Amino acid sequence: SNIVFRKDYTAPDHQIESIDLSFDLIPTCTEVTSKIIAVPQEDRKSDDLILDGDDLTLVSIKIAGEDSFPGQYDMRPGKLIIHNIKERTEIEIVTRINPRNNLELSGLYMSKNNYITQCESEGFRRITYFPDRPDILAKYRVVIRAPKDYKDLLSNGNLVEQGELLDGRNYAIWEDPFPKPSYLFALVAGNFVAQEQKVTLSDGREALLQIWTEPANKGKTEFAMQSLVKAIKWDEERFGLDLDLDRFMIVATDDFNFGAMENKGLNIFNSKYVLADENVATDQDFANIEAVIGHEYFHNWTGDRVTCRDWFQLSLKEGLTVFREQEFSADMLGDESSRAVKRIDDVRVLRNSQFPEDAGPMAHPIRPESYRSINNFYTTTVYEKGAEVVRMYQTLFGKDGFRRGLLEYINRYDGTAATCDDFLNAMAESNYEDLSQFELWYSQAGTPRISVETKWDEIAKTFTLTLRQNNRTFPGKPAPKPLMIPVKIGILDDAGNDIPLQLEGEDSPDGTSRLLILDEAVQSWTFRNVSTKPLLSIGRGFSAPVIFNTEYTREQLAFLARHDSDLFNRADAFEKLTLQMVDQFITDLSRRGAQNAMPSESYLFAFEDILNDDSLSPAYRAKVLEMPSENYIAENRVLIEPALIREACDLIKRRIGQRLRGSFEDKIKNNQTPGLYRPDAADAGRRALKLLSLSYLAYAQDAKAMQQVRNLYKNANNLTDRLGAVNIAVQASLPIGEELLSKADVEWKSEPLLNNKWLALSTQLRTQRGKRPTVDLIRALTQHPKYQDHNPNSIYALLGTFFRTGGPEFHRPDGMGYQLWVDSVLFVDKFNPQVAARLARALENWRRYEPTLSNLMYKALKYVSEEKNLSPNVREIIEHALT
Ligand code: B3K
Ligand code: ZN
Repeated sequence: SNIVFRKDYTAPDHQIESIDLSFDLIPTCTEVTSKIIAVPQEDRKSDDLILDGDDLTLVSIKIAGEDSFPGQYDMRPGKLIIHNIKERTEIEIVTRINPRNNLELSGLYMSKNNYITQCESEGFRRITYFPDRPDILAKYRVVIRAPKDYKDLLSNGNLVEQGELLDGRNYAIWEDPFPKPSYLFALVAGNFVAQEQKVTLSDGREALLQIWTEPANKGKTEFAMQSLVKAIKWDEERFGLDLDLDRFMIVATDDFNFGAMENKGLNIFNSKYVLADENVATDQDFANIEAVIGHEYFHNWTGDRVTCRDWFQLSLKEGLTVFREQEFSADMLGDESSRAVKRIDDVRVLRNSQFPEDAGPMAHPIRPESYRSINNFYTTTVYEKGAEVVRMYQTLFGKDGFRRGLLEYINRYDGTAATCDDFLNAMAESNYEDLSQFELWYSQAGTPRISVETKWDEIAKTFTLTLRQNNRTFPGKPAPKPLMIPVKIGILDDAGNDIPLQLEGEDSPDGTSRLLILDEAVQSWTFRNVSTKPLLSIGRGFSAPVIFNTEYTREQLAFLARHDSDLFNRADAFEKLTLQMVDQFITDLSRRGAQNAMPSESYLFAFEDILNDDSLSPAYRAKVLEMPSENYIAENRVLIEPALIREACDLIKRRIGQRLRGSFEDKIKNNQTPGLYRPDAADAGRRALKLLSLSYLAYAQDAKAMQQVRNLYKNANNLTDRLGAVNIAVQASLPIGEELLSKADVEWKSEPLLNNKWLALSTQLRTQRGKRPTVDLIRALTQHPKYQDHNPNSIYALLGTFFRTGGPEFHRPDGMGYQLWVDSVLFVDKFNPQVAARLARALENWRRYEPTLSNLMYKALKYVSEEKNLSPNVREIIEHALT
């Protein structure tokens, strides 16, 4: 397979006006008839109509109503080329496909006995021959015929007709009023139950909402439905964007490659982002469901009504829609401190997974320049960094300016396929701003690093801030240029209050937070009337996706952690303080053993101060005081030593648990959530603070805490607590860890969502001296009845989690972890390359590990690269990792 370059884009020579599809559904031999109207474009370069096809059996072609003859078309690998299309022509193509054998889960496949489609990015070509590119928008009419035990036959748009055929089979006919690219096509057939609700839209129209699930899952869709209603209202209020359909459907399936898919009017979801009740979903799952339901719904405007010209523009719809989703979730939380929790969470995802991507071999701009397999580019860079770039427009122009720009963009491009430049121009022009430099965010990869220098002149009472930006250089690429970076700052006085800010040249102070625009390599700002010793708070609210290299002392960080009026920066200061301490522990541990290492008194003081500060919400305190993940710590170190990181973290948690016992006990007592389970932010926050406290005490091997963990598992009325208890027990290596895991094995039965939670929990078991290595357990679990070896959720829960978070249990000096990785990647690649490629990414940052490990990782990568039949997906990942 070839590499595709953004610069090679050319507009299509033919458009497709409409497509009539008809399906005769049979598991191993489904017949698909596609009648398209092809329309040659004025400025075309060729009369050849180029159709894509993958894994199809061609039965017949008719051109303009006549059977075709040799010479009228040609077959090339992956293509069907029909010659001489010089005028509007009807072409009818019959193909056969095998949904039962489709384990790639791309195109039309089966989930148990239900038929499901997934077409983004290039799945439609696995259904029929078609120009499978997003800049071809056609009107769809779909006929589905299926055996009579298939009751529910769904596709995009409006149901025109349904009934029974003469032979007893069922049929349904659907018409989508909106032209769409092929990647938004969907078909579902099976037996479901639907939860239904009617909503009145802002213009008075009524729309029918349906959530379809397997009958056993009836009763788990209430929360998803509420989330959908909220999302519809939010988009009306915040952006004036209404649902444009009479019917909006969501279908849940257990077999799905990723989270969910925004097919026009017929969203298809991984069941873990739809189904919830207190026994199968945690607080985090509930929050995720609200977010993903929102995300897919918001795509209706940003993705479906305005789509992408080509796949290089993916961030146009994904970055924008992630941003919309983040704003939606934050608005649902309401109060300041909950919003800060959401922001901290989103930034953690970015720093945990996007920063390493941007610093590693897979680094790419949010608008990539080339790819081999587009499926490898549904990355945290395109999604999460993309969302940060969109957020910066709002930071620059304010909420109103952003809304104006977004609506201008939608007005200009409604019903068409657009580019990132189109979006930028709509934003720039509707806010009368020149954004030509801002454009670099789309073309430069790497996380900018900004060094920060401050100078206070006590006599002149001036405070000077100098920022210097440093961007990653890539061999063979032009030298990076300075980006346009919005930097929100504040200055604290020695009592911790914000100083009114007055720049040189200003007559009077204006506000206590300021947005500075850094758009040169080096820039300085001088503030006046700074009469007490100032302390800078920089990048408030994470105003840009950059790293600030600040040189705060411990005391300054502790001061910011206590006083910064910006809740995001408070958390950030505390996190920096913790990271510094972890570094210190790692050094101490590697030099003289563990006995003496102890967190500083000032750290413990700052910790306890936040823990007991009732003016902060429990959710916020839990978020701030949670130890950074081992991966995050790793990301902040020059050389990654997983065993040392683990040892340091465990020891720190033990020490904190020992020292702050009383405060933790108090938090456990005062954050109970008696009565009916409610997944709202307030209760979820209390549970989080309680579990956090219990966890620190468990690390201290506190006898009472162990009993509490056991009781919590037994008496909890919700999964958050139950799962939290097992998690604490295994992570803190409590003696009851294995016992709770096997209890859960028995008690959480016959429920795929719980099976996957249990598999993921098992990966957290710590390998103890003289006991069976966790890696052996994981390998054994691939034969466990809870593990479905072709199901993506199973694979991610067990192998994905282990490779990503396994720490020293995965990164073993005997290479057993990497052996499991090799075997898994090769096994999965045989049937599902998209999922295999995601697993494959676990080793890409091998160069950063201690030499013993990185040598083994290199060998593992090399071994996989020598496999001849590797999919292009996995090959692309491995080759990037090795170059
Ligand atoms: N657009 C889909 C993702 C498709 C992934 C294809 N490999 C879901 C989403 O981002 O909303
Ligand atoms: Zn999306």
